[in-house]
Amino acid sequence: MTMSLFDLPGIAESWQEPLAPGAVILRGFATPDETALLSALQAVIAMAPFRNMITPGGFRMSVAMTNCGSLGWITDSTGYRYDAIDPLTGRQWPQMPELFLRLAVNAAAQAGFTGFVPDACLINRYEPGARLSLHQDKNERDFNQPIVSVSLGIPAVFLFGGLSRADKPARIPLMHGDVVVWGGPARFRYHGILPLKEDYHPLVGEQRINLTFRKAG
Ligand code: MD3
Ligand code: FE
Repeated sequence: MTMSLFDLPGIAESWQEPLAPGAVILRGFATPDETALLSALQAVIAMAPFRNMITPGGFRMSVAMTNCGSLGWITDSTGYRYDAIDPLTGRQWPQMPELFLRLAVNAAAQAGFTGFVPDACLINRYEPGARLSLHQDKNERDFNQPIVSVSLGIPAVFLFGGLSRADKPARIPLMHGDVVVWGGPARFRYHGILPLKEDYHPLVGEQRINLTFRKAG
């Protein structure tokens, strides 16, 4: 009887897919840490609950968000920014769990970004129907630093556009355990998430969680 490494508990498959200059997908990179990531996430959301923020245009975001780390991304009627204080609790955002930091640093290094030390982790929760319209990430101070994203739970279709909003975006499926490092010329590309389809993930349920690690300050 032949047994592959893939059949052994605790040994998961991970492989790299170059996506574009500056962007690389590490498929399955987070899977070995899935249970520990989810329990650390529970501790974070117990201190800083998910909430649907209101954009400056007055729209309630369908994606629910929270943050951990010394800075958190927020939007309200006055604009978009990073802040050390959670406006919902009036307290600092929860510390970034060691495992989150280690995963982000290791993924960035794998993609060639040494010395990446994120100070912000934006946590997005998508329920079926939730979407994120095309946007650029420009609220960070140093655009030479990459962004590392970690997908958990049910799959999503990622829209990967160009440097102009009018560029037709490619559709890239992102699955549980996938990590993507976005740097260099990919850093300014428009991107978004199509409305999430109904699905079920055995560990995460009927939702998708996305962690994005940033050097914001
Ligand atoms: C490409 N989040 O939080 S992660 C965001 O799945 C965001 O929740 C999406 O876009 C999500 O801002 C996509 C992938 C991602 C994150 C940042 C990027 C792709 C990026 C920045 C520049 C280019
Ligand atoms: Fe983004």
